Amino acid sequence: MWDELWTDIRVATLAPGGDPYGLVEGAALAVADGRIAWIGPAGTLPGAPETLARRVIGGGGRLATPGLVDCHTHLVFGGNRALDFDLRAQGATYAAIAQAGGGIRSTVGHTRDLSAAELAAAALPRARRLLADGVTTVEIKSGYGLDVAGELKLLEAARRLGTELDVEVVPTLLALHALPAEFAHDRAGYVDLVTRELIPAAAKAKLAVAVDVFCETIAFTREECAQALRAALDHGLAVKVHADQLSDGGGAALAAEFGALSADHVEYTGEAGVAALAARGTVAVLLPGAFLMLAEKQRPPVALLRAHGVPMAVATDLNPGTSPCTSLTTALALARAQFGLTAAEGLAAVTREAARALGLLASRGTLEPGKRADFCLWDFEHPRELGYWLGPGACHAVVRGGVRRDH
Ligand code: DI6
Ligand code: FE
Repeated sequence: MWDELWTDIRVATLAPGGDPYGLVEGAALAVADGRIAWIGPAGTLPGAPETLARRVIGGGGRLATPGLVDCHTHLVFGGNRALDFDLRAQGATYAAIAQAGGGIRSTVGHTRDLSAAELAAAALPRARRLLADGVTTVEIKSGYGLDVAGELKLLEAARRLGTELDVEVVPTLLALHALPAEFAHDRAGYVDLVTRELIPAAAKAKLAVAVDVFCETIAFTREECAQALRAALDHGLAVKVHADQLSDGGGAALAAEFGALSADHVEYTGEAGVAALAARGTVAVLLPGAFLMLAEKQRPPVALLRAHGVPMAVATDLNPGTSPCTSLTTALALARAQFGLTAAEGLAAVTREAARALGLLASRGTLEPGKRADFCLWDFEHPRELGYWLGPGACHAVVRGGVRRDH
């Protein structure tokens, strides 16, 4: 006997093969032990609904999609950077603000003052907004501690948030995010600290499952990033790269070289980088919130990514400096409007491909038997409406691990 049977729904399963949405009209979906036990046309159910499940729930004809996966956030931080944004409106650039000691370093100042519990509490309302908009799995990066204790504290805060909200948090160590002020004259010293102490400590405490690096002229060189990525692999952690966001620094090629799960941003990635991603199966994560808020002009090479068959995901990049965006559906609308993703590419980008970018495709990202029962019901006629309405609010219900959630 199943725990629950949802009937009177239309489902975009995103399962590979067939139509790009995997659309099933007049569908039913059964949940047992938090997983999908059965999914298909209601007419092919093996019996009368009431005889199959302890509880039968009518979906009111709504559209169900896989729960959304936000595969790139910097959700946990202290303070905010509304002032930076205002300075940019007056002509200052992101790089100039960073070089003047603002930017990421100013968030580091506000973050170091707070305990893990305080950081989790500060992040809670932002996380709730993400979840109410349909997110069922969220990646969270560190990167505002920039010392051993501070980075571990951020990862600890991310873990607390997951426990408090009963949501899957995928924690990522992003220690090579900015050079901390105390190492301003000792770059190698900081990179050594990260590779020799921090990465082993995070891996040992199981506080991170992946290591990310910011490969950029205003951040870290390819060689510095490579050193950290090597240490990550040595300690059994997955890797990913903030690649080619503001310039073509060969970040995508670096990601591919290390077999990264994803290369993120990729605005300036050229054809060689795209080909390298394709060859390694590395996902390109598009981050249209940062593109919009930084008033960038260089769009990611979507046509090339498509032509080379590189999987494309979209994420919020939720962070105080460049993407204070707490709605993945809004990020999706921005990706469709600014980067020209099709509706089908877009829906896949925030579900199946985002799960792939986290190495979690086996358990989520599509609605198929055996996967986690993470799904959303939307007030939509057709899946192409996801990422058409600009702004959150269309998510009628979120089911995570088979349990309906209120946020
Ligand atoms: N790229 C980004 O978009 C964020 N980090 C990064 O490496 C920005 C983080 C910030 O400005 O606080
Ligand atoms: Fe980012």
